[in-house]
Amino acid sequence: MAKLRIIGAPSDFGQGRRGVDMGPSAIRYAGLSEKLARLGHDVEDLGNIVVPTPEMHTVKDEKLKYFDEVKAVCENLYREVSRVMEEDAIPIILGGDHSISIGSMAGIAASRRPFGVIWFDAHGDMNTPETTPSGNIHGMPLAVNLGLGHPELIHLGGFAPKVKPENVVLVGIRSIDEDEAKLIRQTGIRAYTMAEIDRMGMAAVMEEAIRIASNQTEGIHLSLDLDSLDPTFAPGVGTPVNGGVTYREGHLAMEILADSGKIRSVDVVEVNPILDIHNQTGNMAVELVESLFGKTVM
Ligand code: B3U
Ligand code: MN
Ligand code: MN
Repeated sequence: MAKLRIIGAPSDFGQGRRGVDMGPSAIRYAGLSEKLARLGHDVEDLGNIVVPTPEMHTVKDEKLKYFDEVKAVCENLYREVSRVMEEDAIPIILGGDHSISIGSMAGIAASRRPFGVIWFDAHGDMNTPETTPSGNIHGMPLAVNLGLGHPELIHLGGFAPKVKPENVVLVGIRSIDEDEAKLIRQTGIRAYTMAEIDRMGMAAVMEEAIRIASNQTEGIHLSLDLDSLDPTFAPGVGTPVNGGVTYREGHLAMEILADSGKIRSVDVVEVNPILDIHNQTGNMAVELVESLFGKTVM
């Protein structure tokens, strides 16, 4: 039995389309708390952090859109997540767009205990203000957590970097910008493309990923972007990319992570109910989290 604490971060300041701010509601509506409690866990929903209304704000810097707002949201989230970590509970952070991981990982890292990261995503999220094609901060959070990008984001929580490149793994990538690819290579993080998942199989990829993320660390943070999945199974995301992780591969990956016993924190991001079909993506998110916390057939 694990102590699980749910925190909603209903922010869509990190990307261009409205709707991901409703992600936490969609995931809750799909029964997250009840289903995790049914697995025997001690579950508490701590509600949402306060997030400003986008219609009241404007873009000031085209290379870092809604910088002030993203920073404020992440500072709030950092405080909430570090409080949960101090109680030795597992925070499950519901986005929102992926920029919220700047706050969640600052909170996770606040104890200064080393951890690894498995970042499930169609994208690299390794852009900086210099490389970004869109100015959207949700394309930058992994870089920020590694110490690349705007200094005020990098130093959120008063320290940097949040994680060492040798403990960072990207899984499921299939849409990477040109200069972003250079940064991925320079940092030396391990990045498993869909082609590698096809060749090696998801089980072998996950076993390697867990080995890398847990080498000389005390646990693993899973940052789960629902666009890692194929749009057939998760249509409700802002930037769907064909050729993604299948339903079965997704569950297998979560089951292998569950068996590892190493998960200490989770982000579930980019669920956009406006673009979804009858909450398919919200339901998928909940199913995957159930597998991550021990659901099996019998
Ligand atoms: N790499 C592009 C697109 C993108 C990143 N993350 C998502 N989309 N979801 C960018 O804007 O940085
Ligand atoms: Mn992402
Ligand atoms: Mn993505």
